[in-house]
Amino acid sequence: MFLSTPFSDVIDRVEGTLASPDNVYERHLSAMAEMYEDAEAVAAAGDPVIYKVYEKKIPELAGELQWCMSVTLPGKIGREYYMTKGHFHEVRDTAEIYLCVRGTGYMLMETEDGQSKALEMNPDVAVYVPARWAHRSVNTGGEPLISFCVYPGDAGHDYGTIETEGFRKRIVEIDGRPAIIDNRPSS
Ligand code: PAN
Ligand code: ZN
Repeated sequence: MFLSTPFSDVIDRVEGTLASPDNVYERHLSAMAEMYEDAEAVAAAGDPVIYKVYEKKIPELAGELQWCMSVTLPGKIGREYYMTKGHFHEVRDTAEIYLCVRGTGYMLMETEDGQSKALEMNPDVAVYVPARWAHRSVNTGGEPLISFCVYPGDAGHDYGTIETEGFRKRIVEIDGRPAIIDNRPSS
């Protein structure tokens, strides 16, 4: 049974907004402070907005598709670039497509069994995030990193694993360029 009626909306590729979002949220540094490697830099940064999401409200059913705009702002905490919290999907066997429309960065991905992958994001690059891969957008450029995201209606978000374990890799600036480094194990 299909519960949605047909609709359309308009994407602003410059701002990353939808013309008629049903839900908008901003994630501040304070909501993800422990995810950055440099606690002193976190303390010195105040509480900037790191990213924003503009969502449509779609039934959380397997046959539906969620869609949203994800806007990661430019900046760094210490040497580490602004990034999203990142998550697995609650329903693990659900994939996602990101279509980058503005900015420069990476989609950082990893599996629970230890595989890692970082794919570059630039305008018109579409990234396929397979089922069972956690994913995080990292903005390594000087303008907002904006993507249009589509994923199964029932996927849900599991932030817990990333909140406690972190990603195995970090993307930081070294010698003026992005570098993908191993995350230090917490002692
Ligand atoms: C995206 C993300 C969005 C924000 O819509 O939810 O980029 O990132 P976090 O959810 O990690 O805070 C998506 O991947 N949805 O499944
Ligand atoms: Zn996702």
